[in-house]
Amino acid sequence: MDFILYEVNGAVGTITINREKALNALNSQVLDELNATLDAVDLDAVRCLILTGAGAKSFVAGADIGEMSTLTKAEGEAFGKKGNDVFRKLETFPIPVIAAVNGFALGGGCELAMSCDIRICAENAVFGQPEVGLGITPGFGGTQRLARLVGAGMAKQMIYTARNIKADEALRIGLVNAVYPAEELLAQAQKMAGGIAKNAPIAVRNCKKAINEGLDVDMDKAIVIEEKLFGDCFETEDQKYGMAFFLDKNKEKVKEPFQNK
Ligand code: DAK
Repeated sequence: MDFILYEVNGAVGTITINREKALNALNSQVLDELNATLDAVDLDAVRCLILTGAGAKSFVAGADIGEMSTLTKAEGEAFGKKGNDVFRKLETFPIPVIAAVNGFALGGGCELAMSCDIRICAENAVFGQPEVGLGITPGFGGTQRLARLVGAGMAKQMIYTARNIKADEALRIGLVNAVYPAEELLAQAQKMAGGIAKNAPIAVRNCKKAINEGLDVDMDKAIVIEEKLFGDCFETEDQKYGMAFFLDKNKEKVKEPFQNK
């Protein structure tokens, strides 16, 4: 791998896009390597992922404008498919993914962060969809995910004006869940991921599926999806243990880690 670092710390995996010279811009190779990294995550051992960018300046400054500038229509379509496939893989990845946004998250970078389950950012983070200034529309799901996250009115304003917003505004409109001093960002991401990793993995996965799939359908269908995934947790070792532990009156007992079974 030239442009992706992957490190596992306990039950938390951290993927770092490592193309600092180009502010971690996404070219085809970065997208291929990110795809391969996700395929290689050991889902028996890892229960939460963190996605971040290398260096202090940028999460991802967008799709690689140099590479895109010479694409034919067919190549543009293939590049778009490559990006959309990997972003969708991330969005539907069985375990939660936290984007730790450490600087610029522009265009494809903002879209990448929005494909993650949760976004937290550093005080220097900048978000935006500058595509219309380049003569294109957001192409990695930006028109869809931004509207779902912050509402159609705010998404339209950001996309039509191509104006970047800073961390405090991203927090105010709900694009990120929390803002931290840059030097604390990864530790905070690790802390949140560690907290998620301690909970029953099958239940956490089913929550992700229920929220994602439920948001795509009407409420009657969504409730059926939830019922199915709720029922699916029963008879698992973790459900039996989690409930038995609660009911056990011996307060001296220490809770064992969940088994993912
Ligand atoms: N692509 C390629 N290189 C980039 C880049 C990018 N997006 N962003 C930065 N770089 C490179 C710069 O060219 C520069 O390289 P050198 O000149 O050193 O070789 C290096 O990173 C440092 O950048 P700057 O010198 O510009 O640094 P500054 O601090 O002055 O400015 C900046 C930082 C982030 C404000 C600025 O670099 C900038 O505005 N970057 C471009 C941001 C942007 O417009 N991003 C959106 C790209 S459009 C599609 C699907 C999706 C997409 C497209 C198609 N299909 C479905 C087909 C997505 C599109 C986008 O993401």
